[in-house]
This record gives sequence, C-alpha cells and structure tokens, in this order.
Amino acid sequence: RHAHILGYPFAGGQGRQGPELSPGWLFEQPWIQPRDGLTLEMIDVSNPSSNITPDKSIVHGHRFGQKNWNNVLHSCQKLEEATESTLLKDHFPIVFGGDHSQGIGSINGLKNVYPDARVLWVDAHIDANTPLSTPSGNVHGCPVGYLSGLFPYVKKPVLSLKHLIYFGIRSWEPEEKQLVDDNQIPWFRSEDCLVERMDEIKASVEAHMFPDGVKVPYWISFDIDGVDYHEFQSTGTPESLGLTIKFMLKFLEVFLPESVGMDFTEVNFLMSQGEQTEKDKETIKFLLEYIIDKIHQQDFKYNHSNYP
Ligand code: DIR
Ligand code: MN
Ligand code: MN
Ligand code: MN
Repeated sequence: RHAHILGYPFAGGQGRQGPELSPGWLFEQPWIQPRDGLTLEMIDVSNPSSNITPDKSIVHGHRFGQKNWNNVLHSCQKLEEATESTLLKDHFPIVFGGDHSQGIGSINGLKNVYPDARVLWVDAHIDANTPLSTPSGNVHGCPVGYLSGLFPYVKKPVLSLKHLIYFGIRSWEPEEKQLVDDNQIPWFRSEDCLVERMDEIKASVEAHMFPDGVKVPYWISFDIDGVDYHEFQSTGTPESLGLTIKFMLKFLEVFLPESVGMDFTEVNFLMSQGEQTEKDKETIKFLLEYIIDKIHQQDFKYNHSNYP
C-alpha cells in the first residue's frame, strides 16, 4: 500500500510550544522525501501555536471550558477531509502531529470511510476527558471523550467504546478510569506489553474486537508518550514505566498489516536537549521508516470500495 503522510502542525490542544514544529522538521529530512509509494502533504491549520485562553463561547447552551477550542475544531475539520480523501484513494494516512487533539479530525475522517473500524490507542493517558472532567482544559486530553459522544454538544459521536483498546496507559483522571471500568474497555499495562506475549495480546484483542469472527480494519492512534520516558523524552507530558520501543516495533509488525491508517502524535523536540534530542530524532526516523516499510508490504486486504 501507498503511504501518505499528513503533517498536522498544530499544538493548540495543549499548553507547550513545540509539537507544531515536528511536521516541518520531518518534511525537511532527506530520508522522508516523496518517492514511489510515499507522498507528503502539510495540513494548513489555524493558529498552530498553543494558546491557553479558555474559549468562553456558548454553543447549544453549553459553555466551552476547553482551551483553544475553536482552533482545534477548525483545524480538525481540515484534517478530517484530508484523512477521508487519503483513505478513499486506498492510501494509508500517517497523520504526523502535532498534539493528540488531532484524533478528533483523523478518526472522524476514518469513520466517514470505515464506520466500524476499531481503534488501538497507544498512550500514557486515557484521553477521555470531557468539558466537566478536564483539569487542564487541554483538548489533547479529550479526543476519546469527544469521539465517543461524551461532550454534551457533540454533533456526531463516531467511536463506540466497545471498539477501543488501550496500550500503555498509566496516568488518568478519576472520571476517565471510571469510564474505562464501567465500559469494560480492555487495557494492557506496560508491564504486560512484552514481545514474548504478543500472540496472547493479539488473541485477546481479536476476541474483544471481533466477537463474531468478522474482521474489520484497525486505526492505530499512537501518542509517543506511551513509550517509556527513559527511551524517549521529546514529548510534552512524559511518564515513566511505559512501553519499550522494542514492544512498539512488535506491536506495529502485528497490527499494521490489519490497519488502514494511524496517528503519530505528541513529538516535541523542545522538551529535550543536546544528545537526547539527537537520539530521539533517530528514534522517530527508525520508527517511521519501519512503519512505511510495513505499509508497503501490506496485503490489499481492506479496500474502501469492496468494504461491506
Ligand atoms: C491530562 C493529560 N489527562 C489532561 N493528558 C495528556 O490534561 O487531560 N494526554 N497528556 O496525552
Ligand atoms: Mn464530516
Ligand atoms: Mn499522552
Ligand atoms: Mn494522547
């Protein structure tokens, strides 16, 4: 399959400068230049930098408590359209952010084409906050809440909580953990994410996602903070006790062949210094080259036009 990288230079879903610079950095790298099977496209976002002003406007009777909300939604609308058109070409979108608020746009685009696609959420965080539960007001902590209809004013909930599984979570608000427990959303802790246990993990993912045995494609939503801080530091809210890069490679090897697209988010090189930044840049190169290679090898299993 053809890989199409959508750069999403938007940092307004959180409070730090930096994530908006990552796509520009990436697109300048010699190893990512367009070639057979690989194209690049930069999304034109509104107000790329973080902006911590809470939006006080009222829509459908509800006050927006989240920061920078109008820019998030406006930019996500463009991302939704670009993701959708990439999928309609049967190309594989890699949405390279930017912060994780991008999931609102990318997964809406996904669901326009593959309405019952399943989502694998790799993250240190649950990202299911709502206007009421968010302590920070940062929308990057809310995409699952928005997508699954927990926002009172959401027009179109597109993601069923039955179609979601977490990997690597280790930080949450009480309301988020309650949601995971109440809805029995499976989550794999970092200590259980071992390469040797991948067969077991895959079997339990499939049993949950496809109880009737009929497979549909996955979308991988990869927040780099899912990876342990000791292995990758260039991210805004790093957490220790995370996934290893070694596990991530195995995870990608196993799930990319069954996936139609992915998010790759929260890379922020302003969060590290010197040697560490260089090491983290090498890690991104290694991961992306691995991902693109796996996409090129992908069997043409899911084609939008023969999709049920
Ligand atoms: C926190 C942090 N739960 C929040 N979330 C992050 O602000 O809602 N998600 N960093 O990636
Ligand atoms: Mn739409
Ligand atoms: Mn996170
Ligand atoms: Mn996240």
